[in-house]
Amino acid sequence: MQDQNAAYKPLSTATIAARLGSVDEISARLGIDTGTWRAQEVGDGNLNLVFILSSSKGSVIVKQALPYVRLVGDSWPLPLSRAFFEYQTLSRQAARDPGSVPEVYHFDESQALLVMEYLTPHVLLRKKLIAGETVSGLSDTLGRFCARTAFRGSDLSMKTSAKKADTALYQGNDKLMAITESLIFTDPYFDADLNHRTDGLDAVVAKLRNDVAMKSTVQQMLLMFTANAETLLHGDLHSGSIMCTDNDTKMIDPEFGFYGPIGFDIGMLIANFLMAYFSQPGHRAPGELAEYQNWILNVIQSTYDRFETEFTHLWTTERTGILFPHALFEDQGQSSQGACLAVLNKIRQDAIGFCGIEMHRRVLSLAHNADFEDIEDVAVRASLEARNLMMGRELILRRTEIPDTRALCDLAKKYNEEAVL
Ligand code: SR1
Ligand code: MG
Repeated sequence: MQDQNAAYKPLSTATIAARLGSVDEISARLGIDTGTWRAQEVGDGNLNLVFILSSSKGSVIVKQALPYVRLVGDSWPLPLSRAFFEYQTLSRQAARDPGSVPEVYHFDESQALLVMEYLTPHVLLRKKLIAGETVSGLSDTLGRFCARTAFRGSDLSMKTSAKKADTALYQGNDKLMAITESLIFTDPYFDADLNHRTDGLDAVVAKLRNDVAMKSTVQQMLLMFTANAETLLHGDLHSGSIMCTDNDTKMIDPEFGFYGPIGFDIGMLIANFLMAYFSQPGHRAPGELAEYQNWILNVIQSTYDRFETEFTHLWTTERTGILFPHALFEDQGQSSQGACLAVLNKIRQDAIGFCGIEMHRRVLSLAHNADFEDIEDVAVRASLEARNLMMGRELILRRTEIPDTRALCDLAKKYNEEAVL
């Protein structure tokens, strides 16, 4: 991994063809005549430049890290090395769950850029959830991805030396972890400089900030985030990091990849489905609301079911690491299924806690989501965000008491009926 590089230069639509014309992996797809290449900058995320580079022969995605946070500007520097970690994480995800991520054609470390498969006609899952569209196979793909990447990147599967070397490597992604540590776990609960929120939420925010037990639990979860290097995670698995067609789903953007608690990715994912759920009255006519909200809750349940089924399958068929070795169970004629259930119980409790925290930060911290932000009527938005905030609090406080995602979805239905404001 290189440090910030003096030769680095951001691309632009005017320079990209000339600068990347000698990259064989691109010309193999677009042709060698760079005069026919067309570029469009489409990055609408918080951090990077993203170009669609096309010719009559094909298209590729070129993603380049900027040396600062795009959302904020150059007052917030951010290392280019995040492109290296994105590349590394995509490679591991492709190996652990083949077909789940875009193919990477080329990586240039000094320019912090990746050239990847152009996913088309995919759109961000968040856009589909706002538009009220369904995706077949969504929960199977998501649950399987979370289970396979979690299991195969952990001490349940990996050789201990490889796991420790990789954990050490990923400590270099510290600035991205620092963003999560502050933006997600800390800033929502005090007046951090970059926070912003919808008018009308002051009473709910005061309730959260006066809840010392809840804040202590959030900090316990931050301790897990910083200290429990259980597996390699995507690190930012929200509905803007997932691209879908009507029947295909791919995960993108793992630049926040880090070794942390297994429940983190799936907890963040559920949070983003819950925020999609709570925001629906701001996007749907009453006649179509219930059916679509129920679809979202079904996706949560079946994603989690798929996660547990796949994890259990891998536990049975691929448990080759240092944890829960066969020597202690099966080789002595004893079942390890009870141990597997205990591990899954702990993952679920962690996931529910991380879920509640993500529900808070997307409303109170710097980086909000379009599910709520696109609701123009401020009073409507505030009332929906308030339900989401109060449910997030209950998830954090009662994460060990909620037995399954059915109970979690029942809780969502209860808050969906409540006039919190
Ligand atoms: C300053 S970065 C803000 C957020 O954008 C990314 O997508 C992550 O979610 C991060 O927390
Ligand atoms: Mg991202």
